[in-house]
Amino acid sequence: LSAIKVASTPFEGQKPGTSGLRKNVKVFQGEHYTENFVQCTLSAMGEKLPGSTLVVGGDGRFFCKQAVEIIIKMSAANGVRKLIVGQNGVLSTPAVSRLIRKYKTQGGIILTASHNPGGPNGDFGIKFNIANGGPAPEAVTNAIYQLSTTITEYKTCPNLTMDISTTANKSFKVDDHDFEVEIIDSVKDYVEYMKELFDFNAIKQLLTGPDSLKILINAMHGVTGPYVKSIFCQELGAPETSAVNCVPLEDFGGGHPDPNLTYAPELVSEMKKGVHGLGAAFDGDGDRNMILGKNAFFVNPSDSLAVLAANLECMPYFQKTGIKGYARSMPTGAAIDRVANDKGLPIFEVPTGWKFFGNLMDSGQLSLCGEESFGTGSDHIREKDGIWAVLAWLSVVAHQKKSLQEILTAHWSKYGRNFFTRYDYENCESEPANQMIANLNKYVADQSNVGKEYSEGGKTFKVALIDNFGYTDPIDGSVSKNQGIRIIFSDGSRIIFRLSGTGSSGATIRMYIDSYEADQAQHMNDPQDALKPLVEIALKLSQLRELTGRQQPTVIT
Ligand code: VG1
Ligand code: CO
Repeated sequence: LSAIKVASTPFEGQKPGTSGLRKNVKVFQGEHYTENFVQCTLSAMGEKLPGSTLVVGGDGRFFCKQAVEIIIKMSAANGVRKLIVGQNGVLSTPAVSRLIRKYKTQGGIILTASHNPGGPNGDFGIKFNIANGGPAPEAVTNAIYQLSTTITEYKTCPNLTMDISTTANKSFKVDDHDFEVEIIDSVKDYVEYMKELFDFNAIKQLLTGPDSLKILINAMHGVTGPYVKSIFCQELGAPETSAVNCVPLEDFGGGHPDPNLTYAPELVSEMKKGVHGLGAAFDGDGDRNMILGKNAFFVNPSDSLAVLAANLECMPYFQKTGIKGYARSMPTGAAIDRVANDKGLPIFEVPTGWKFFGNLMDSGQLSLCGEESFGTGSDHIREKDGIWAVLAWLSVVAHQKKSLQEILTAHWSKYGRNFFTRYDYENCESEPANQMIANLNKYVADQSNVGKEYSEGGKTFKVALIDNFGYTDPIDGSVSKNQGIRIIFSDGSRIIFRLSGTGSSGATIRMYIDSYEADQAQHMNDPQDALKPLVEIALKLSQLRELTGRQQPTVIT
C-alpha cells in the first residue's frame, strides 16, 4: 500500500470550541472538510506523530463510521504506528480516556458532538485528546486551528480498507512502515475498570434482594446503552427493565441527547410515578449525567458534586488514593467549596470545559471535580464520566442507606444550601448576543459599579466584585481570558453570563445564578422562587430580553 497527497485549501472556522470542533453533519460531509481537520489534528502532534498509537471512537452518531474510515486511511499515510478502534467505531468519551491511559497511547480522536442532536441534519464533531486521556489544552487546539488556516494538502492511503464491525487485529505495510489496526470490544476495558474503582458487591446488594433500590437508567439512545446493560444489568443484577433506550441510534431516535429536565422528559415522568428510587440519564457520548431521586426529586449537578465530595471515603478508589483536592468550573454552584473548607482540602475554580482540570489531576492536586452542566468526574480518567457518577451515587446510597432526598437535605442542614439555576437561551441571533456581552464587558470594566445596590422582590444586593473571569493555570502558567462575566455580591451571590462554545449555529447565551442560604427553614424552597430576585436583576442589568427579544429561556436547570 502507498500513501498519496491530496491537494486541498483551508476552510474557515475550523476552530475547536469548548470541546472540539462541532458543526452540522453537512459541513463535515463537504469535500476535504473532515480530511483537512484530521490532517491538522495529526500534524499538530509534531514529533510525537511518527510511530504513535492513537485510540479512535465515537458516540455512534451519523457520520461516525465514515469519519473512522477517513482517520484510518489518513493515520496510515501519516506514519501512525497503530490505531485502537472501538468496534463499529463506538466508544464513549470516558472509555476513550480510559483506553488512552491504560494502553499509554499518545492520544485519541473522539467523534462526537456530545449533547447536540445527531442524524443527517444534526451535528457532528471531532475532538483530540492528549496522552493523559484528557481533552487537548488550548495550546494544542490553537495549533490545530493555525494549521487549518494554511493547509495545502493532506495525506491518505486510499486503498487501505478495514472492516470495523468485528473485533480483529490487522497489520499493513504502508510504503516502508508498519501500520496496525486493532478493533476492540467497546465496553470491556471500561467495565473492568469500574469494577476496580467501586465495591460492586455492595452495590449489587443494594440493587437486588428484598429491600432493593429500584433504579431506572435512560441511555437516551446514546453511546452508553451497551455500557449500561453490561454494568447495571449483567454485573450488578438490576432487572433488564431498569435500563431503557439502550440501543445506540445514529440520530438518537430524533431526540436531543442532553440529560436535563427539558430534554429527558421520559425519565422525569417515569420517576414521578414513585416506583424507582434513583433515576439517571446520560448524553450522547456518555460523559454527562443527570441524577433523580424518588418522585423525580432533582439533584442539581452542583449539589451532586458537593454530596459526592463529602462522601468519597466510602469508595475503594479514594480509600486507596486519598482525597487530594476538589475543583469546579467557575459557573458551577459553590456548594462544593463548603465541603472543601470543612475538610481542609484545596478547591480550584477553573474556566468552563473539562480540559482545565487535567493539569491539576496530573500534578496530584485534584481528586474530584465537576461542572454545573451535568458533568462529574474524578482523576480515575481525564474526562467527565456519566456512568461513574451513577456508580458513585449508588455507593453513597449503599453506604448511607437513605433516599436521595434525605441525603440532600442532611447535606444542606450541615453545610447550608447553595441555590443554583442556569438559564439557556439557545440559538439567539449572534449580533444582539455579542452586543449584550459587549455591554456587560463595559459594565464590569467600570469599577465605579462596585458598591452599587440592586433591589428586587424585597431583597437588596450590593456589588462586591465584577470582572470577566480569567484563569492562569497553576501548573503550566497558561492564561485563559474572557471566560465569563461575573457579578459577585457582598453576600457571595453570583450572576454569570457567557456564550456557549459548543453550538454549531447562532449564539447560545448562558446565565448562571448562585446564591447561598444558611437558614435551614428555607432549604426546601423551590430554587426558582429562591433565586427570582437575582434572576430579575440579571435580566434587567444585561437587558437580555430587550436585546434578544427572548422573554423565556429555552432550558432552565
Ligand atoms: C458546555 C458546558 C460545559 C461542558 C461542555 C462540553 O459548554 O457548559 O460545562 O464542558 O459543554 O460538554 P458551552 O461552551 O456550550 O457552555 V459535552 O458533554 O458537550 O462534551
Ligand atoms: Co458529552
